[in-house]
Amino acid sequence: MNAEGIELSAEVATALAQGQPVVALESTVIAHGLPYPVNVETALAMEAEVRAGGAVPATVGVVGGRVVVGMDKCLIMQFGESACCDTPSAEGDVSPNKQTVAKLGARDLAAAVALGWDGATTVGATARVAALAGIEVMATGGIGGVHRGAAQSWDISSDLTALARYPVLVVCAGAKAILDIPATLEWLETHGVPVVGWQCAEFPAFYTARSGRRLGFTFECLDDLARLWQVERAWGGGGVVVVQPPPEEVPGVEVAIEAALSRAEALGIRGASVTPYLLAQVSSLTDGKSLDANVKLLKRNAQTAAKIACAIASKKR
Ligand code: PSU
Ligand code: MN
Repeated sequence: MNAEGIELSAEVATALAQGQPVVALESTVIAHGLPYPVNVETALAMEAEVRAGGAVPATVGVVGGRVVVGMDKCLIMQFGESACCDTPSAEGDVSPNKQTVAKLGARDLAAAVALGWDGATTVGATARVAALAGIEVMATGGIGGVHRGAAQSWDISSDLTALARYPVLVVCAGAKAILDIPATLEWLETHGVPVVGWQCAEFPAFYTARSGRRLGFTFECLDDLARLWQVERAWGGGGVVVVQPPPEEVPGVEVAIEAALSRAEALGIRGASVTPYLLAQVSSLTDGKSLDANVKLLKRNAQTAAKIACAIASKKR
């Protein structure tokens, strides 16, 4: 235990103590982002990619009020199976009280600890925990962002505030096109979060490589990225977003997204349920093509995160 309420697995604790590279992985994608059993397979495959890349994976989740950093296979399966209880009700409600495994943002962590809940951590919550545990790199699919229509709904993912606050380098395929990508990039700029491309010059839109938004910086070499991180850390900066395009595109996804958004609107889906609802809808409207692409990019982001974690660790030696 190196921070109040945070429990590191033996493997993660040893790796951190020895300065070995560690990559944190979120668990909301397991419990709320992907259907069972693809979710369990993908979570384990991401861990395998991290290991193959020479780093130690640390999947984060809250179990009976314990913030576990380095969930074992048993816990990952338990979180994955809980997705079966996600009754896709009309409200698509994933609010904590209705779920066996709640969806927890950074602000929800302490309440879940105090009340002894089970909960999956979002990108933002995972970043908070990783920073507390001393893990510098994490991988996910796409970060949350400013939702379309946010000018009315004020729906801006707490992933963004967490990224501005907690010092973690997050590898992702940009932000999903279900979001308002230009507004998301504006938010990150305003709050001083560096967004850089790993071997790409355009901000990816998760299901596609192109969003029409050029990045300020493209990195081609791991050592340069590690240097960026080293400088940000030395200067007391917050998170850094590293984007790379998805390995496979989903053609025609925009039509599915529009349809999913109007269904969500018609059903009055709000709050934490919005993202899981839209993901499930887009997946069914694309006959699982978006799901396939989602799984592939998650694995590739885990691979890249492992390489970056190794480059950062070797700079410290
Ligand atoms: N990216 C994915 N699948 C997901 C998510 C992101 O490919 O399930 C999840 C992440 O956990 C992210 C969360 O932190 O959605 C954002 O939710 P919200 O928009 O409610 O902040
Ligand atoms: Mn939201």
